[in-house]
Amino acid sequence: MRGTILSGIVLNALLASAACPFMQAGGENPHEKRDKVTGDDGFLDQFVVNDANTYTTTDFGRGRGPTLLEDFVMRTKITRFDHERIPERAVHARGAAAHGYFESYGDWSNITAASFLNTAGKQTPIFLRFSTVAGSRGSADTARDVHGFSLRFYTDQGNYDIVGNNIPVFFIQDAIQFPDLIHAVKPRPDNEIPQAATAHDSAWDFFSSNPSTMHTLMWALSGHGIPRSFRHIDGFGVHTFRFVTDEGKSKLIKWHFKSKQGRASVTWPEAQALAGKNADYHRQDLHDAIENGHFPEWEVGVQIMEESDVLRFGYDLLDPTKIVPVEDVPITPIGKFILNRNTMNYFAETEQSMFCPGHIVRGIDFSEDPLLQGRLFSYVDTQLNRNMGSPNFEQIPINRPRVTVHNNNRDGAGQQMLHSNISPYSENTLNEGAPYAANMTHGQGFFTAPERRVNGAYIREKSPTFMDFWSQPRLFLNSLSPAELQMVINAARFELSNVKSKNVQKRVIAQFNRISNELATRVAKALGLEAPAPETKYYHNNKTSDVSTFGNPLSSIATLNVGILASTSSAKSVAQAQEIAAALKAKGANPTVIAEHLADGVGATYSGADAVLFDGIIIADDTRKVFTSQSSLYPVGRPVQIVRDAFYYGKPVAAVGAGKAGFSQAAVDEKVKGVYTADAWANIEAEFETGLKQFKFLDRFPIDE
Ligand code: HDE
Repeated sequence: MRGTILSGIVLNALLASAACPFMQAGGENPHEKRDKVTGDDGFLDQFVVNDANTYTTTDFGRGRGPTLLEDFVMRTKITRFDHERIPERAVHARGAAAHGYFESYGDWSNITAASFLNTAGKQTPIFLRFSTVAGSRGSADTARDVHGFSLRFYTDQGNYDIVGNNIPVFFIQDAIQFPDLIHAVKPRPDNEIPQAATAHDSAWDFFSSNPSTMHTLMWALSGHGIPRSFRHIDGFGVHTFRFVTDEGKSKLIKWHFKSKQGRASVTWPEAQALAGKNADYHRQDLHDAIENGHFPEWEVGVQIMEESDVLRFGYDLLDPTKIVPVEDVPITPIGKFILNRNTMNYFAETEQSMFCPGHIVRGIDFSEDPLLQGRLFSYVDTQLNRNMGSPNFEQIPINRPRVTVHNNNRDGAGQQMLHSNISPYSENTLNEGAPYAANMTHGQGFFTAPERRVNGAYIREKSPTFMDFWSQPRLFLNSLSPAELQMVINAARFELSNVKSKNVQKRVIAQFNRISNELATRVAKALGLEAPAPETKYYHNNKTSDVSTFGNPLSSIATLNVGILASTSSAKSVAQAQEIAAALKAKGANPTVIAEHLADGVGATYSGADAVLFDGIIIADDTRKVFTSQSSLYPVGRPVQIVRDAFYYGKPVAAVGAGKAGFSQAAVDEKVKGVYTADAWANIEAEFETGLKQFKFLDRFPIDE
């Protein structure tokens, strides 16, 4: 169908030359009296529009005449296009998600009435969205950040959302501070710089002014802030929640989701390089792993505590800046989940997924954690904004529960349901009282723990039990290896050297000093600041276990990316690289042969390849040429650079036969751990695989004197 366009230029010319047929010749113009707003102080007069004696313009002023709007195909298409975007998430805008299922290990009805936990082997569909917090929707995956872990269970009693993170604690203790935290962390209001980063003044101004941030910061500055992939992170519910049984007995719990792939992180220089080499690194990894049948898996566990334990351990279980060390309460595994299906449509599923911590099911209850209480309001509110004001976001396919919904809520923009009940009110008699009120005894209704009581003075004040900000960050640092501690220190040095205000830098050092004099002193040194005197009253030597992201071997080499350097100038090198690739592929790894140009069996070129894109590098035999001469096919020195970078990023590197030329050109010391050489691949194959599982060789990173 074609529209008829009436030329605006012709029309304008006509209008300009002719006298207006509607112009009144003298006499009173009835529109004139509307030039002023009666009874106003004059302010509104500037907005009054009087159309008398005017010609049509566009919304933006002078127009060139109308275009006929009867081309409805064009109009519909353009209108649809104009409305394609919805507001991105105010936080956690950048993310990726997948579908899967949860499987309960047993019948847990002794601790919770939640139906998805009431039978061994019972499966429940899930949707899990991973994210970073600060960056906008198009930001790079590898920005240093806390990572979102939003898990939805589509249970047979409705949706249960655990909107958690990969770090078990949070920055603040009271919801009213959330807008302040985010304003401080997000880019500057004047120039919107920097994107997806906290290495700036306002973020550290806020952190140093609010010591509740210190614990989460220590985790974010460690490997937890820069994971290797979404599949290699753990998840936490963060807040303390409640389990409630059918009989109404409750316990306090904390959720733990432990990656069965293992935890692994990249180094900061890698994360920075990856942001440029592949900004979609994490979403691609998740998508490819699932597409290739390597379904990531997590074990689901809970720490179970009695109601009376709230203050038992020397910290407040309602304080979201505290972990419950596993030495205080072990984790009870109760099930596992698997991600086995990619989304079909990113917008419809991932972008429109609208999680709410208030989505709970029977058998689960909240706690009085003030941060959690604020979240119960914020998420519904934010979803209303993202769904253009309509509460029917719950009816979008990805958000719909897998059970039918019965209540007296009606209408609203985009209503999808045809409610047949013409008595949508309670109590009613005309619909025989239905839908009936569900409660503890009838209809398996929602209930909160019946014994829950709250009391207190009506004041805005933090609990005195929330005032220890420094002992758990210290617990975390005490529990890291020297190499990991060095990474935290280096990360703090990087962040703070980008802070311009000396005053803010000093305030941060003062906070760090309450955690550890060593931390404060070593960071201060890089900033050219004086080392502070120890504040020993804050210090202790306690440790906890299982908080490292390095040094826990991965469960297998499956899905790991291995680059095999070859040269198209030598058929021997390409043939050997292909053989090595076939052997690695058979074990589920993801090998790529790299050479000067694409060819049979060569999957990438030196111009496109980079060490950050691989978890380990192997140099095939007979590749001397690419290390000792230049080529116009790739940037100068790229093959040597790949070897050198892989080494300094702590990756396993191997060379076969004359491939050792790569090591000598890149000044790689062959005697260092994780560096393998042999005349035949078979002689180092097993060692290299162990190296891949070990993932990072931390002794290659220098440690402060
Ligand atoms: Fe969120 N948070 N948050 N948050 N959060 C949002 O909701 C908020 C907090 C978390 O994958 C928003 O749907 C407040 C803690 C994740 O779609 C918003 C407070 C934890 C996601 C919001 C917190 C989280 C969000 C923005 C302090 C870990 C991504 C878009 C009271 C336990 C959800 C949206 C997804 C998203 C508010 C604190 C995790 C604005 C007010 C603590 C994983 O509603």
